[in-house]
Amino acid sequence: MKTRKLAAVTVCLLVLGLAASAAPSSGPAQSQAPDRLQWFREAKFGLFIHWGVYSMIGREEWARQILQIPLKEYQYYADNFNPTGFNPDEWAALAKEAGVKYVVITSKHHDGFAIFDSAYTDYDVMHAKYGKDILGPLSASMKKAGIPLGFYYSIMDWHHPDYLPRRDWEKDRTTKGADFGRYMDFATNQIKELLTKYDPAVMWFDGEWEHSNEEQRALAIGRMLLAMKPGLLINDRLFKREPGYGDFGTPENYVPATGIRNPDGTPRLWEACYTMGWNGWGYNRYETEFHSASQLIRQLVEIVSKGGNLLLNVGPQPDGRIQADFAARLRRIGEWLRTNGEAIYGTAASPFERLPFFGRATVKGTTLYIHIMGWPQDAKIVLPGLTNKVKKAYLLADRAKSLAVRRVAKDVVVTLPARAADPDATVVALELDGLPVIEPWMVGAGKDGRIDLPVYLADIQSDMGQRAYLDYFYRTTMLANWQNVNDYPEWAFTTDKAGTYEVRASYASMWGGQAGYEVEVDGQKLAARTESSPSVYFPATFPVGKVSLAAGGHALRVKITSITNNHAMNLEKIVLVPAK
Ligand code: H79
Repeated sequence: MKTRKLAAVTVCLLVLGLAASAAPSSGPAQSQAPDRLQWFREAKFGLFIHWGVYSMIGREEWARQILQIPLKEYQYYADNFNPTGFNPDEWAALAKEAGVKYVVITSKHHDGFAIFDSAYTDYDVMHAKYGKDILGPLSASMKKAGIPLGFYYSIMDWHHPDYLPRRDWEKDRTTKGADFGRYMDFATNQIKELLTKYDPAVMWFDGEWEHSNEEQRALAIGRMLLAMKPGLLINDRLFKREPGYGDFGTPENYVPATGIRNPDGTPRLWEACYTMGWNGWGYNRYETEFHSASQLIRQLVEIVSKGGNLLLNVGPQPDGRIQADFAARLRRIGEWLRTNGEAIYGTAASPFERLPFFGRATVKGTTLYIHIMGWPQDAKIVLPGLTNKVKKAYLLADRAKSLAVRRVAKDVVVTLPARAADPDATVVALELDGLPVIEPWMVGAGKDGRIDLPVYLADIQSDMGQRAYLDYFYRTTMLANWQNVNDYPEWAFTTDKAGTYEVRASYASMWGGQAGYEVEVDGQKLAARTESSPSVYFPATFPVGKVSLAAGGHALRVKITSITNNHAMNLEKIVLVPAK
């Protein structure tokens, strides 16, 4: 165990590209430029493409498993894959229009079918009806467009006779004579082949959870890849997502509430991959509801403000075309980026721990960008603890017009136009006198002793399958779309003296729905059920119970204990009122 970790750490350094600066090491690290990760760090927005023979079935990329399709029957799709509408130049043009800075496509998903010309198997696109390579022409088109292309590669392989284990429902395939080591020889050959034939910028591994790092030869493969291409980036899943391993972390369908750090505390490069819809990554002909473009733009802002990249997924149709729902969203994001891209590309995470309005910050050198999602009714924003002098402030949508800025004690107040330039996110640029220096600001009691905890001050915690997001309801911001019981808001705040507080929750309940929820602070738990509010759009305030708090720092969470009507509630805020 110990030696394994040590060995892994060595390669981890190589893969992280730290070796060049951290140790006078030999091997692949020597040829690595220290800024190997730079382009990826600056890219911020990539396009994920899940496409393969499963697209023909139209029930996402896990179709073979979900529908328990015997391999013999699945062969029909492998034989008949014929995407006559595949036009790599069109994909590249759409990627450009969307403003993505890289693309990652499934070279081989869990079903084992290679959409490239593989010398090591007949289970590839050359042996399908289409009979032509996909990744070659796609690489050429992306190269022409100047967009780095990466390859997803699934280690799990439901087709290869040497891959074990079989699916538990798969009774028609023997495991006799199967040899996982031989499978890894095959996989290694294919991975090498992808590099030599197509020269990808990123290798994005997945399907790694059925075997150990040793069995999957993670370290050897990592070393081999970097020796072949020192500039290559490798995701953390080759190393079973262990913290700090690989070039970047890969949160799947959730945003880590406060970004990701390495075990040593340094910020970690990460990329959240996200589906546009709810049910999977490959084409789903039954899915008709998707995140709105507005939500996706805000998701991009959210992720970038936390130091990550967004890898936004599309699942093209079996004929090779990208459905209008996806294309339209990508184009709208691209349109937003043409005005506001300066506040996304090449920026770093927000220097503020939190902002007292529904907005997020990014920063590039001495320019601070404030992305405002819910337009304040009083057309003002307060930037708490910003000590810098602001030389100039303006909207990226209207650079010629300066905005009034004044200092109020420790804060900077910016006066905005009456209306948002873009209701999805309007960006204010602030040119500072130097790098931003922010004094920490903590949520505390107002003059009357009340403590207001609006959702925009919370960290939204989640795991895979995050559904809840902040949304602006014309006059107020609420945590909406709260469908996943694992999503919860968490606030940090301080009290300057001990006392008892009445806890009140302001929310809009779902039509007719009664959800169970729990307010938890300093180990005290108050259980409640949602009561009827005027509508799902208008919150009302309800008593929850009492808590007693010592002086000092506190963490308060609201968790869902049951959902009766699909969504739990739209939560506006928690209020703590000193008890009489
Ligand atoms: O490639 C995409 C997914 O196919 C893959 N990773 C992303 C990038 C992935 N592998 N596993 N998972 C995601 C999570 C597993 C989900 C499952 Fe299920 C739950 C598999 C079986 C039950 C969801 C429901 C998928 C199929 C049925």
